[in-house]
Amino acid sequence: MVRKKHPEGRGPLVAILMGSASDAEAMAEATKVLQEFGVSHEVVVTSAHRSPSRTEKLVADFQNRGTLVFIAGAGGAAHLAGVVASRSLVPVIGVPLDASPLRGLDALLSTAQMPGGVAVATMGIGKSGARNAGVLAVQILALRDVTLRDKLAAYKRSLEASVEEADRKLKQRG
Ligand code: RP5
Repeated sequence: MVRKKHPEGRGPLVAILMGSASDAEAMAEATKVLQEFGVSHEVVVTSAHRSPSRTEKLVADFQNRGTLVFIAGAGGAAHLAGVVASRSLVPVIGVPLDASPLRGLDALLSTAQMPGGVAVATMGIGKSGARNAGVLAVQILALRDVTLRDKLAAYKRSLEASVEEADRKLKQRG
């Protein structure tokens, strides 16, 4: 890839792509995490099947602008993450969504079962998968960012505290 000198200005660290506007509610979980951690991001609707040229161009443009992680969510025959990965040098995190009578199992297999040589880090189905995509993106970025690593450590402590709090409340109820 020829790396252009940020022709459209500095891009977001994370690009969140989704196959349809109908995916927005679930994918908002990824956005929330990036907002919590103060990580720059952009959200775009683009489809592997309905707008393949646009998808290809977006992936090239984001990389040229310096984007370091893609998150791609789609349902049904979910090929978005795989198509993004086919054109990406940066990590791609796939989020399978529940958008068909098969309740996301179709999307899970479509996203995870990539041919050898083209990697997609596939999360679980739906909102928790989208949330984890946000967390994994932060963890990837934190490899070279001490401030983010400190925030991650605080996040882990808050998870632990929430479990202890739940346990305490349960015991209070008797
Ligand atoms: C997929 O088909 C999209 O990612 C979405 O999850 C699903 C349904 O899309 P719509 O018909 O609601 O636009 O490509």
